[in-house]
Amino acid sequence: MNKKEILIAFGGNLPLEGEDPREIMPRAIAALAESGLPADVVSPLYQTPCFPAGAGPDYVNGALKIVSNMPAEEVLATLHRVEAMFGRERKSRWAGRPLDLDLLAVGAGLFPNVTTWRHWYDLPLEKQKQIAPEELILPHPRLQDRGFVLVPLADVAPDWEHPVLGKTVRQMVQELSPEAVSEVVRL
Ligand code: PH2
Ligand code: MG
Ligand code: MG
Repeated sequence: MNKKEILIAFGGNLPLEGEDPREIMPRAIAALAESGLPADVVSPLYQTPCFPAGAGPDYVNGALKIVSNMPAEEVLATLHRVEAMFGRERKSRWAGRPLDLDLLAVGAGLFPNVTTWRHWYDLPLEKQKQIAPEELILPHPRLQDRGFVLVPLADVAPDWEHPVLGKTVRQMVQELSPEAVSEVVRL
């Protein structure tokens, strides 16, 4: 069997039925396991400022690693199903949510191809705010930019190497600005 490392960023910034995101995260990880995606390694939780700044309350964020042969499209569908179980309504792109599950990478897989990946990777910040890809793009094209993704990811997969950038998670964290790292606060 061809098992791969599936890397997922999880988080949330809204309560659900009286529970705050810190309480929701362990339940979400259990729901993933019940849906065929049991975590092998889970990071600690962090408090992080909402991106884009001012779009909502701070997030609780973490990352997890799953070793599985589930195909990427099926992983994505499973993440969407679990988000929906926790009250996520896919209304607008930056709307707050009790649970956010972002697929970051499936092994060294490059989806759908390097040309399309590079198009999204190169998208200027202003355009990033206006348009989002319809299809699955992996590794997540903003992975290298975000402290709230990279800092927890370094807890679970420091040696994972980006198939295009050729950098490990550890290296990408080192390239973040000190401010970006310092606003990711361990809970
Ligand atoms: N996820 C988003 C949008 N903004 N901000 C933080 N701090 N953490 C997130 O996980 C996050 C976000 C959409 O996936
Ligand atoms: Mg997110
Ligand atoms: Mg998301």
